[in-house]
Amino acid sequence: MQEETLINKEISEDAKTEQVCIEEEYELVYERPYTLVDRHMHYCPGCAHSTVHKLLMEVVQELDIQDKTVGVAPVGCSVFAYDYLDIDMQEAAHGRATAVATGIKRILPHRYVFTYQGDGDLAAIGTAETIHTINRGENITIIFINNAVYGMTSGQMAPTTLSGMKTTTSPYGRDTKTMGHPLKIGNLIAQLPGAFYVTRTAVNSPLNVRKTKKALLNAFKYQQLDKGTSFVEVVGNCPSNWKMTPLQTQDFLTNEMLKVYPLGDIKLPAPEDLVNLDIEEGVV
Ligand SMILES: Cc1ncc(C[n+]2csc(CCOP(=O)(O)OP(=O)(O)O)c2C)c(N)n1
Ligand code: SF4
Ligand SMILES: [Mg+2]
Repeated sequence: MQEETLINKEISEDAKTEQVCIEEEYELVYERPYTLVDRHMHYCPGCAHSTVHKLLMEVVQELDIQDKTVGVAPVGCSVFAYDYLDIDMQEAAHGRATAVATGIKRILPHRYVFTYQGDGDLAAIGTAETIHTINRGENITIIFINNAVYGMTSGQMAPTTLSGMKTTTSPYGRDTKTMGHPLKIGNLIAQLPGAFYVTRTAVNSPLNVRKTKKALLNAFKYQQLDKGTSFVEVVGNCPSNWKMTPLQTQDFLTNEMLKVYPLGDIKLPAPEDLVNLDIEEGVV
């Protein structure tokens, strides 16, 4: 009995030594942002939504604006964003997010207000709200996840669906003659005087993940200037409805999606508007 206790003691001393080694050898390089609720997300494996949620909440944490931020969730796969983002959230009817965000920002002008919307939500049913909100130059940030399909409702064609792309409502591929062309909503709204910052990013590589985070940081900081609307398009993926593995979607995204939706800034603020604002350099 005495011998057993002695062995246990030795093991526990060893474990302690090992623990000290681990603490000394490794540096903590990543932690879940405290602004992201610690729970399982319902997104399919490999879906861009979860990565963008994480980046968004890292931005809110780094800017220290958790109690000053209000998000508007869409209808679409990210309809439950309010379950994951630990900030004030409001749900909007399909397509109406930017109209709801307009009301919130006007009543609470010192809050950081953003919408988070898919392509069906923002570029189909919500086209009018999107254009008019940006044309008014509402001082909000719009985050647009373009995955080229209506993900939540099982992969119908969206305005952003690529030419020739098969979806449940274009089973032979999108025929642009009868179904229209892929809508480059980022380029369209960049023409509006109320658009202050328009950029297109992706989260398909570590480099692009970092660029997306910088774009989101800038888009939030620009609300301090009250000069217009910031719009961050993230070219996403939808493994389930593209009927591909997550890895296959990365190839499709790189080889097909980015040809039609090239990454980069579409409209940048004038340098004189950014005097005294500490912005993130090297976004694209
Ligand atoms: C007024 C209204 N019309 C249609 C629907 C059905 N609906 C729910 S989600 C959705 C499309 C979602 O696609 P998207 O916005 O691209 O988001 P994703 O799921 O791809 O992220 C549609 C048409 C609805 N909920 N409400
Ligand atoms: S259906 Fe598509 S967009 Fe929706 S969670 Fe799954 S992969 Fe993501
Ligand atoms: Mg979509």
